[in-house]
Amino acid sequence: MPSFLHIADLHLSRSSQDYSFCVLTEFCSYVIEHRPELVLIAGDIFDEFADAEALRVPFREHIASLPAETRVLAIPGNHDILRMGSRKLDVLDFGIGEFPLHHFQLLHGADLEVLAVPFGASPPSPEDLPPPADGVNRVALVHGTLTGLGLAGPEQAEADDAALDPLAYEKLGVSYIAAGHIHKPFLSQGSPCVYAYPGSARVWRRGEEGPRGFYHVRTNRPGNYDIERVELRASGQYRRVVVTLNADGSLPELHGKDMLVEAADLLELVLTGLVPDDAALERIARDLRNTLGREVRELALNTDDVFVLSGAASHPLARGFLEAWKLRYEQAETEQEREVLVKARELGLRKLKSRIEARS
Ligand SMILES: [Mn+2]
Repeated sequence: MPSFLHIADLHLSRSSQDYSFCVLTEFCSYVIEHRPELVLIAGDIFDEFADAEALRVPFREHIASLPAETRVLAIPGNHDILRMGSRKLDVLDFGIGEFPLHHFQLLHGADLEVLAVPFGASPPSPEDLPPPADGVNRVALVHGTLTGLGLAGPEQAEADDAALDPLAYEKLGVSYIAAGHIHKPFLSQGSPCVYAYPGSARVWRRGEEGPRGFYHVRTNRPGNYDIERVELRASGQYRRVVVTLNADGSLPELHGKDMLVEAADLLELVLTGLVPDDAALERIARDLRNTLGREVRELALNTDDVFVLSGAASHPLARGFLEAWKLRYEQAETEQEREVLVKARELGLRKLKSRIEARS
């Protein structure tokens, strides 16, 4: 059965070189084990042009480790050419079998053909490209935001210059759009065309929740795709945990295993509460880095909701508020209720702080 892997948005970077290459290594091990006919890389292999330049040798070594019978096809995404200046990707050797950089290219295989359209290039018109032959599946490899699918998200800011019309591809007889650019996985298995984003292969920034991975796609007959999502363990996950400081401004006891965090995770701790002075907050940050910080790949501390209020612990109004809040929080039954209470706490503390400070 013909099969291909569809991965995107690896964002290999010098700033997280060990981590991003661990992800690539795990992916390559999967390729070596499963020996698919094709590997499709839908853009943003690197975080920016300077990363492509600096990291092409280790990248090429990974590609060279793949079985000879597996063809690797890739296209550049917007990040591969980010801050490129007057330089060109053309001068760099990535060791990829097929890597069209400027214009679309149709790549033929036994039962599959791939229409690869680099970021910024236009697809051919239906007059220029006849429909695929009987029994041949045509897959498009693209990088951008497919319009009309409601793919809003943090990527929206980048979406305007990267809009792709899925209907233009359907008119070309494409039955699977292998896309990259949107970091949240998305799969729509409609007829006549599958729209698929595997999501970023690694956690690129805060907020990219859920397991990271790629698609392993098998086709047994024309227009029919059996799509398996494969998770990458080395990618870890982004996790956001809200920590409410104790009424006296101290840190409650925290353990990574209670929070279900794993070594490859990016953990964002959102602290909320009152501390007596800046030094207390610095102490808390230092403690966290020395404990939890060692249990995860990256610890991000968000202290926007921590308020410095001297004498907070002994202040009757602050004390009363935090004690009453704690009681309510412990009685909350749903995650939604707890979220509302955390927000209420932040608003309450903000108000309290301004009221107490106005008086003194
Ligand atoms: Mn992109």
